[in-house]
Amino acid sequence: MTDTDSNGRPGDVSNAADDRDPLFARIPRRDFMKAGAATGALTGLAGCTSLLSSEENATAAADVDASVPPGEHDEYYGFLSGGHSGEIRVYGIPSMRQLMRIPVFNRESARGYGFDDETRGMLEDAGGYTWGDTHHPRVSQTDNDYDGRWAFVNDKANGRMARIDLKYFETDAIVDVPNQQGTHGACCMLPDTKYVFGVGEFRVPMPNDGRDLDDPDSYTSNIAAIDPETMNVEWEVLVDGNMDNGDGGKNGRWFFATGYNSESAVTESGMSESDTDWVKAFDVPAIEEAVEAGEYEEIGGVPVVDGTRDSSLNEGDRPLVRYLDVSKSPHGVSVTPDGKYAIASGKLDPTCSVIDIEALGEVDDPNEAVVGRPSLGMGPLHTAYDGRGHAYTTLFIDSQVVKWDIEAAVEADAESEDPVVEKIDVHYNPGHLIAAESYTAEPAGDWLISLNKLSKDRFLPVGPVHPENDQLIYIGDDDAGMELVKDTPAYAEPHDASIVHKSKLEPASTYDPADPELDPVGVDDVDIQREDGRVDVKMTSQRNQFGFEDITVQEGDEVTITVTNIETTADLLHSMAIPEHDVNIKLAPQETRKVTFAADEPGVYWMYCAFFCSALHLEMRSRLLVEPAE
Ligand code: K7E
Ligand code: CUA
Repeated sequence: MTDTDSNGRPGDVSNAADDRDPLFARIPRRDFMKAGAATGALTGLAGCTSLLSSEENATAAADVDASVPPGEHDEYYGFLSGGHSGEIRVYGIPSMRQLMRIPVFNRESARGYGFDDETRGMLEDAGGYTWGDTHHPRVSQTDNDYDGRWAFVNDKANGRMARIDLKYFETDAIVDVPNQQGTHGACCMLPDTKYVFGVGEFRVPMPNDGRDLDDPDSYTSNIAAIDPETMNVEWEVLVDGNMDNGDGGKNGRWFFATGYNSESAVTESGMSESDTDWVKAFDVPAIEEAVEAGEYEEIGGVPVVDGTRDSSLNEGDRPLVRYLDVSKSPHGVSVTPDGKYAIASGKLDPTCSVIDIEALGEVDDPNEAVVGRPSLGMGPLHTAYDGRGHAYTTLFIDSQVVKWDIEAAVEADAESEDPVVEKIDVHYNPGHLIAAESYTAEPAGDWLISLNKLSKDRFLPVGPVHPENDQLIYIGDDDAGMELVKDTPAYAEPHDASIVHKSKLEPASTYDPADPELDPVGVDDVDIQREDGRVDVKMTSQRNQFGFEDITVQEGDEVTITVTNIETTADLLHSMAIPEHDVNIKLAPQETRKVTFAADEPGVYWMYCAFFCSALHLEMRSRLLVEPAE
């Protein structure tokens, strides 16, 4: 581990992916250091950052001020997915300080999420699973800019999509997407978030009810169009092959999805056999017309439109889905800020495919819309933008971020390396990357985060499970080049992120008691009602007491306690926890929560407050007295 190569990377790093993933091991490595040097000279840059030693890198980084002094706020919110932790993390950018975690598909005790009746019911109604796999947090937009209303995120594990209310930074809706397994890509239909799309990755029989178990040819995957207000699945489109990532065009017409299994195989070698796979371009208005005209089959309560290649709906001059051949097993796809191109990363091929979106509606052969195919390096996965005509693509195998010129790639020959402007080493193998406001029409062009899958020797060892490494890179100075500024250890496992300027969000500092969902308990409403084994308690909480000193119930009673935190001061949280009853609700100022539990064991149980709320916080407790049954 102490051996490092000329780039300051441990000597074993370049082969890390090869060790783990036989798929990548089959790809011959090439010397991209040379390519970097050549393009550095070509574009007249002082030098390629990837050629600097680690000390030089550190010196360069000192020029960029990413410090956020104590007491000052960050410029941006970063919403990072938490992968199979099932949550979203909120970071301040550029400090990379973790500000908050938003539980989504996971039960989370610090916020009482999944413990009160409402959030527990929401998780139960959405399938009752206890975990999820969040990958793609996307923030709603109006007119191609963040509107601060919601974030959406997928659950790849259980085929779901969740909505997070950005007023309260809380998950407020989850839909279990019918007919879809492995909901992977997630993104908004722009300019105005007409739909949230869930992209089905795992091909399964449709419906998946035990039929066609061993007939993979009949499996399908689909995209689901979800209404962001109602979270209702409006329609789905079946396709050939599978799908992976997706992104919406900026003008309400196209939606793009990559797929790595045009072979429709069920084994790794089968899925990576073909040298090309598809980007599918969905013509959304044409699909809406087909749904309107009743040209669908209803499956699982959802209108499902046939977008496979043989479908009659794909005949004529307005096919619903266009299949574009792009290089091997593409992974990420993202639309450029100006809406001109969709860029799909080759993953098992060193090139990205640049798709001319306007041409797509005009050409007979959709492949003619592929207007650029720059050779970028090994294992291109995802692409972000600075709004100055550059694209930044992660290279998983090379462990680099490559900056390249989009228009130069359109002008250059296929597989040319000339569009490459610069490469920078990241530590180590990067998955997604995200630039500030990259998914809008006007990216900020200053900060970029590379979400790296491995950290190896970057942090103190903490046992065999290492943190991931999210690295902050400054991209605001085209002359000086990219500068690595910060390492940030991350708990497994961020995939994608969205970075939103702070001016676009208006988080509430307390709950709004007028919110009809809350139904608050006022001081005059404090009450206990008993009827047929049901006990209904309404109470308040404030420094330093609950509405009752004692609550007496009978063994076997079903008890519902509704509590309002009647504090009006920001940041004065209480909670109500009851030992040995799995009861734990969080109460922010003016928040009301309800919890129902069975009082099954006679005894004394101290209800207490778990947020340290004042000098008398420890004294903030009341007794739940459960009397033995006669
Ligand atoms: Cu590349 Cu789910 Cu967008 Cu992971 S995905 S990295
Ligand atoms: Cu209320 Cu501690």
